[in-house]
Amino acid sequence: MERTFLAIKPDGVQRKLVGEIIRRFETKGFTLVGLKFLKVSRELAEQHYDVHKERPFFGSLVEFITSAPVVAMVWEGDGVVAAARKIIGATNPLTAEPGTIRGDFGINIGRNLIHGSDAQETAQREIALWFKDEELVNWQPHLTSWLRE
Ligand code: YYY
Ligand code: MG
Repeated sequence: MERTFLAIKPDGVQRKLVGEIIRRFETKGFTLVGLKFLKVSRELAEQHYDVHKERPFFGSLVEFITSAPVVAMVWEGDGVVAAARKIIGATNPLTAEPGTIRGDFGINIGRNLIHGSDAQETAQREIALWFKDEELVNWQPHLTSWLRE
């Protein structure tokens, strides 16, 4: 089953949007399989954003993500990687569509509330980076037959 990695960034936590953000993935029909609340180490932040290490915003991005706690999650479902990116919205909240998380709650690219894996291979890498196998729960919600044929 397809899985994706999502993290509510420090601004999402500080702005008390944790419940609102989780609700959107829950009510859509995806399944939560991993969740933790943590202060991110510099090492984890640098590994997570390794692909951006040559970009001008890398330093401030790592500073920001390590500045206060985040909520790290793994969600499961058919097509969840691409669907979560749609629910999250475009990278810049100012131009993200209304109805998306970033479009509804943000105004600045450096405060865009949530991270979501951009492809299935990225998701696998990020899940392995943030979670141990035993921290992920394999379960079948009773709702399944009411969500999919
Ligand atoms: O995947 P996504 O989070 O939508 O954007 P990325 O292009 O992967 O960039 C990661 C992260 O870096 C973005 O969420 C905000 C920050 N960032 C920035 O501060 N300034 C930019 N010009 C581009 C990205
Ligand atoms: Mg990205």
